[in-house]
Amino acid sequence: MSVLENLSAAVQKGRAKEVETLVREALESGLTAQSILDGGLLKGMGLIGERFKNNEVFVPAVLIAARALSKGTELLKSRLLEEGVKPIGSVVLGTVKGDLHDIGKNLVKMMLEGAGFRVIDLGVDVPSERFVEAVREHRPDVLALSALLTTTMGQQEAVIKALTAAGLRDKVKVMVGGAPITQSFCEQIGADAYTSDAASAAETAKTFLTA
Ligand code: B1M
Repeated sequence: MSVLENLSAAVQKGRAKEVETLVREALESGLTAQSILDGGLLKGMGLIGERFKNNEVFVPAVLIAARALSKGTELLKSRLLEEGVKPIGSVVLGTVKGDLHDIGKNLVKMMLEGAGFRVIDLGVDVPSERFVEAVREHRPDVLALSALLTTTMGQQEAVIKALTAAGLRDKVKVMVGGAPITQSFCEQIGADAYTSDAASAAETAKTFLTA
């Protein structure tokens, strides 16, 4: 197997130390940071994302793979900057006000980063005003809102209303998700997209870049 194939396999197995070793090896062999990222790290993460989507692996495996992936990207960061690699787009992400659940949000973040987005993660319990400020400041392509409670899902609508009031609604695509969210709720509150899982969220975010 090539070093990139080994790297992809190590990410899928969540072997962080092996990922570090293989990234160093790949750099020493003269491969560019971009090719190591695309052909090794992101390839592995993409494959684990697919398997997660198909219920072949579960949350812990994805989180372990994500940790291994971030070990690799840490090592590549400075080289990527030198090579002038730009993210494909940017996303502001957070769990809405009153809601402390972040496992799903973190998976969405990881899949977005795996797809090449720069993600500005506002964390959990984020009030509408904070989302609005972040959209004004970062001008992201996508605003991604997570909510896990039936008592907090209404906050997604509050964020959309706050964006509209601030004159920013047409400047950003709004994606919503989380266990109680549905397609009809998405349409009802005027969001641009709903996806049921993290891998689909990243795929859908990409479609907004060319739209
Ligand atoms: Co909470 N909790 N919890 N909880 N918790 C649920 C959600 C609940 C269904 C449990 C239950 O009663 N059966 C229930 C909600 C009921 C309801 O609203 N109908 C519940 C409750 C009631 C509560 C408290 C109110 C409990 C209490 O204190 N009485 C409390 C609320 C705290 C608060 O937020 N203010 C609470 C607290 C907690 C913990 C802190 C203990 C912990 C959270 C830890 C953390 O996140 N760091 C917790 C947990 C772990 C859960 C369960 C067990 C698991 C949630 C989870 O992480 N799932 C959950 C029960 C369950 O789901 N079985 C439950 C795994 C995760 C990968 O899935 O987040 O759905 P999920 O993300 C999915 C998709 O939804 C999607 O992608 C992911 C998969 O790929 N997705 C998006 C998520 N965001 C997306 C955004 C997108 C697209 C897709 O685009 C933007």
